[in-house]
Amino acid sequence: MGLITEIRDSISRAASSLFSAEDPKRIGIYGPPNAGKTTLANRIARDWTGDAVGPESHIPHETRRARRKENVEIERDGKSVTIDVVDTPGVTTKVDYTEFLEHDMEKEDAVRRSREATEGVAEAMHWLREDVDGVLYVLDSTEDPFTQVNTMLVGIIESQDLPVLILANKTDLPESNIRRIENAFPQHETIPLSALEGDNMDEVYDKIADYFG
Ligand SMILES: Nc1nc2c(ncn2[C@@H]2O[C@H](COP(=O)(O)OP(=O)(O)O)[C@@H](O)[C@H]2O)c(=O)[nH]1
Ligand SMILES: [Mg+2]
Repeated sequence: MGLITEIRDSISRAASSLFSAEDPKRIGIYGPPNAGKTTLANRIARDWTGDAVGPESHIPHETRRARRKENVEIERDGKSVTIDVVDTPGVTTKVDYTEFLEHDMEKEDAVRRSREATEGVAEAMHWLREDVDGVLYVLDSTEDPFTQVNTMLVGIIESQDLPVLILANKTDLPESNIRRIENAFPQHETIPLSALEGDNMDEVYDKIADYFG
């Protein structure tokens, strides 16, 4: 074998072992608006890297484009999983600019925001088909989980054979009902948490390592 061939082969072996061992999993955070996706993405990013992904907001559709925090290394029992946390806009059947007007916005700004939100939803759906290795599906456990959007999205996730964890968020609120979510998606594991208060995050990280590591 010539020297050039030998060098080329050893470089390509080194490169492929580097990439196959360390390639981070891309974990998408999906769910309806206001479920607490950005709050969760920020908590994961802060717990493991020290900085946040984006702003949390009581205004629906504040996350209008997907946001990504790369190379978040989560350590569990001496093993580490590296993930890219992708915070997506909430998926809904209706993005209406009048929703934004309710939040004291000028009409022009409201129309622009609703257009961006619609594009953001399309982008998030595209990523679900092409670009994520696993899904954290976040629900507000004070709300009814039996909605068209949840059924449709979880159905798409299943049809892509993506590993998914259902996160029942906002357990700090008195109206929180975890059982209702477990009943809606009995085929998946449901983990209760409060992303805001940081309750039960240890179990969330254990399961992330289990499912996506
Ligand atoms: N009580 C409570 N509120 C939460 C929790 N997680 C998020 N929120 C609130 O719910 C609202 C929407 O949160 P955000 O993360 O922006 O939701 P997103 O639209 O899914 O990204 C904000 O006012 C958050 O402070 C939680 O665990 N408990
Ligand atoms: Mg958000």
